[in-house]
Amino acid sequence: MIPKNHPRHESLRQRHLIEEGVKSGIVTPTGMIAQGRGEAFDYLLGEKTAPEAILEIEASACMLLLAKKPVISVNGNVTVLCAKEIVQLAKILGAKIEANVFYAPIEKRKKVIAKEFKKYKMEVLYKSNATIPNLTSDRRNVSREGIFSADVVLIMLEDGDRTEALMKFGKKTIAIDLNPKSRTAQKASVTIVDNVVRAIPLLVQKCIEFRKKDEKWLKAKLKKFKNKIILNKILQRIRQGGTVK
Ligand code: PTJ
Repeated sequence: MIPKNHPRHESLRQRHLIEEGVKSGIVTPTGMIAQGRGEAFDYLLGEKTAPEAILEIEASACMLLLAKKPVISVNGNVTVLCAKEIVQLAKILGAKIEANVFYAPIEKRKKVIAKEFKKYKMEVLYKSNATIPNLTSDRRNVSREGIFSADVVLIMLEDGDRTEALMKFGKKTIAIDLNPKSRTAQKASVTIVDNVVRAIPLLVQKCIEFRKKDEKWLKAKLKKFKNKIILNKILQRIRQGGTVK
């Protein structure tokens, strides 16, 4: 019998949420593959937040608190894994949340995602009336008052070319991705290599802590952060099975 506080219970809980999400139409069946990819990386990190991820989360909190129009982009997996915590983050930041998914049926799934967030009394943008340039997938279709006009976009659980297109379009991006080598992780302004279920509550905590700081402090802290260097450190940690000092 696995003890209650064992990480296995946590991964089984996440699997269950993803499976139920597929049944309710929030998660695409491919979301189960994404979950498996994430789990593999999480094992290698010892299923806990690495010290490098704390630095990444702190830099992200600074960037989000400095943003004029932060937007949190949500897909199927993220919705079932941590909608409640995402709502907390959005409220602290005064950020908009927008549904943006890769797999069909796009419009239907975005609507179901928005409905799920209604359980937490949060309106989510899901109608698209603008386009991100230099992007061919359906992810290019966004809301004008959301991702299209954001200055900082938080992207979770996505290995694709949207981050690069958003950066070319002048946005700053924050990615949460357990794979430091994914296209999204490699291209983002700040990459948090951690499980969303751990990273979002920590980001909420850091935003609460840092919102007392002034702009100068936030800018100075963000300036010190070097994404590529930290990404390489966490990659080294993964290669050594989570044990690097
Ligand atoms: O809802 P949709 O249609 O947008 O589809 C969502 C998926 C997740 C299928 C899609 O956006 C996707 O891009 O999936 P990928 O290509 O498998 O990329 C997902 C990335 O997230 C991979 O690099 C995984 O390692 C990582 N990942 C998986 N689970 C977690 C995670 N990162 C953080 N926390 C997790 N729980």
